[in-house]
Amino acid sequence: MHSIAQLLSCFDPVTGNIAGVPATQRRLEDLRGCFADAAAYEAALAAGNPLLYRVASVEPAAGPGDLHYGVGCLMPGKIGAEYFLTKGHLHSWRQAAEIYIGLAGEGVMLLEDESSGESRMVPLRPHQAVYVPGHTAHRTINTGTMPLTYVGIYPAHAGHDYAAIARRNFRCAVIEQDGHPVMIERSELLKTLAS
Ligand code: PAN
Ligand code: ZN
Repeated sequence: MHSIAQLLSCFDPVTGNIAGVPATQRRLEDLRGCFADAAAYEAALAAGNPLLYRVASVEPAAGPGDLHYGVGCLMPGKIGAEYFLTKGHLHSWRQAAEIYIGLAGEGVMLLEDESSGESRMVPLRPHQAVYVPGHTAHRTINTGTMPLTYVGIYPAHAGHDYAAIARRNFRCAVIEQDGHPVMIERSELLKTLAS
């Protein structure tokens, strides 16, 4: 039988910290190439290297039926018009789906079907669950003014494949327009920035 420490985790819904679980930290320098506005990115990096997000992961066992989960905390902010975001990934085991549950703050999930490239922007808020199907690249975006915290639950065998996203990024970006989050084609955003 598992110990109580393996069965129960206590997390803070505002900070995203899980008692006794170290968190992976991602700073602005770790997200090179993710934001469309390269000049705004370099300026923000020169001004400091802020923490963008932390993820504490609970990965008790890795058998075929096991589940893992992580609690994420993504800071509010923007690079140019683009909101702070996670790196984003596909699961190495492509069939693996995931369930995200919002805990605090206001954000969206950017979902992109790997084969068609079809993109969806789905709200991520407290008391809402977002189903991320298999074969779907997913990125979390903070569109609010306070830290966005959430839980993500996925098969233990899912694995994280960052390489495809690092190569080509997501097809769409989420930017602030007239005070609201709007999803646009990244190529359109790059054209606007170049003009
Ligand atoms: C999440 C993510 C978390 C951080 O736990 O790992 O939101 O995002 P990146 O992994 O893209 O940096 C998850 O989707 N796990 O599968
Ligand atoms: Zn995932």
